[in-house]
Amino acid sequence: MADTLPGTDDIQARALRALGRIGLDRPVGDGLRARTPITGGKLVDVPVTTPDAADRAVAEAHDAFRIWRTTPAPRRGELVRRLGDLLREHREDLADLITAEAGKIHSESLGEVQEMVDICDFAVGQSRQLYGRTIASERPGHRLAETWHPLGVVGVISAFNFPAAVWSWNTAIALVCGDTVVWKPSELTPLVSLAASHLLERAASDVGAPTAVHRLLLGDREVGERLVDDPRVALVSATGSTRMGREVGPRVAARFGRSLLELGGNNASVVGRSADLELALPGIVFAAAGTAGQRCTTLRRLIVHRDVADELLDRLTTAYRTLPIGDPFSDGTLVGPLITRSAADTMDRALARARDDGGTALVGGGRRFADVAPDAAYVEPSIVRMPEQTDVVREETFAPVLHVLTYDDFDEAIALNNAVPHGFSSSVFTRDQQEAERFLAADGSDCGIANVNVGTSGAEIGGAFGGEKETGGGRESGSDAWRGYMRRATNTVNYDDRLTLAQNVSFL
Ligand code: UN1
Repeated sequence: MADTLPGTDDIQARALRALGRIGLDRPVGDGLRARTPITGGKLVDVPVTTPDAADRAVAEAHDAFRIWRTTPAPRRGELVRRLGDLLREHREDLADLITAEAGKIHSESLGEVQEMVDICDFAVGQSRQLYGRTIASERPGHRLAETWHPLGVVGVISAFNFPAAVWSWNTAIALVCGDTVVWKPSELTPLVSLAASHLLERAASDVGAPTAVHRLLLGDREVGERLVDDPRVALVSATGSTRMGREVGPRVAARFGRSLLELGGNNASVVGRSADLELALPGIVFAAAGTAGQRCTTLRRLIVHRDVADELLDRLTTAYRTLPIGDPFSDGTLVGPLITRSAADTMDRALARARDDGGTALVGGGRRFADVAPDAAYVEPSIVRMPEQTDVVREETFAPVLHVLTYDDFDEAIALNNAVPHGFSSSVFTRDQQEAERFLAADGSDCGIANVNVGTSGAEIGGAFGGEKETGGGRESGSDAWRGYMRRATNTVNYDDRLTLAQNVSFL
């Protein structure tokens, strides 16, 4: 691993080469600045979508929906299959752009593209499995069934930390479900968005699908608000902070639109007395320090049995001390930069509050590369031992701070896990089957994701992904999450020659 950072010029050249291979010229226009968190420098200016253009994009996607919804689902799958092929072909290019704009280490960027490929494969299979049920009717000569139909335009609002994968979970599923998509990505990652969107446009023209099945809106909040308030947008799938969800959810509901919210997490792992620490250690370090603590599934709280706390913390602090921090393009780096300097300031404030609450910082918390890259933010992931679960521990700080609490009794561990406003991801490290099952039971973890002997982050796409409470309740990706992107019609068909009323009602 190099202990220097690349120059902004090198990163810019690399990003432009990747864009070029994907088929895009250097963007012309302004309004939005693509920058790299690796140096904090400017990559290129990008044109923004005006509010009028945003309205037009929704209108076009709405028109395309009328064609797309009657295209047979397995044919719609062909578009997604082609997108998957192009993603495989441009895996490295898209990963380069993700690392350049989001600062993710290269292997995690490749992993993000792999998630995109995986969801495309999944969605292609799903395109032949949009099953409804046949239900036993109480009336003679009647058939009761349900049919799933396309819903409409899906508005996708996504965040900087998974700038491409979150779009693909929504888009691949929405497209096979017969919906069209308008995407408002984070303004921090415009180049990734242009690239992903262009690959889908290429796929559409390759298979002869209308290109307006997808539209990209680049801009800030004002553009996103267009999607939120437009009655032609049937579903708004929004990923971001709980604060954002608190605004989006009620606004979409006010017009009786649907929303799918994937918001913050304050995820915990319980480490039981019997835990295999050899296995727990890498699981914890990846979940807490990976992606520089910027996943919504990042491990933020460790709830450790008192008997193993000292040994585990010794080993954890040792591992943290040697974590390679630096250029995310460089092999061997495990922790790249935070997205902005203000994210690092937020981390500093959280650490100060934890100290005020009686916490002891065991490791980390300092800055790196401040002299060579004053506009970037490289932080040392930190572990803070807390006397109790105070306010700062119950809040989500989007940075690599791991708060550690100890417990004596397993009930107490579950109570601590659940005593936060969020309900995203959770896990238990234990070799005790009773503990594992209790953690997964109805009165165990209250999160959308509950794991055993695995960390909180890094979910596979095959499961439904999302969480409870202030995480927003939405589910995207695999399992039956596709149903959220369709409307259900219940059909009663009478093939008798008499009219029989339900519930034995007699009339006429
Ligand atoms: C996110 O941070 O918004 O489970 C998504 C994970 C990844 C997705 C994270 N598959 O950590």
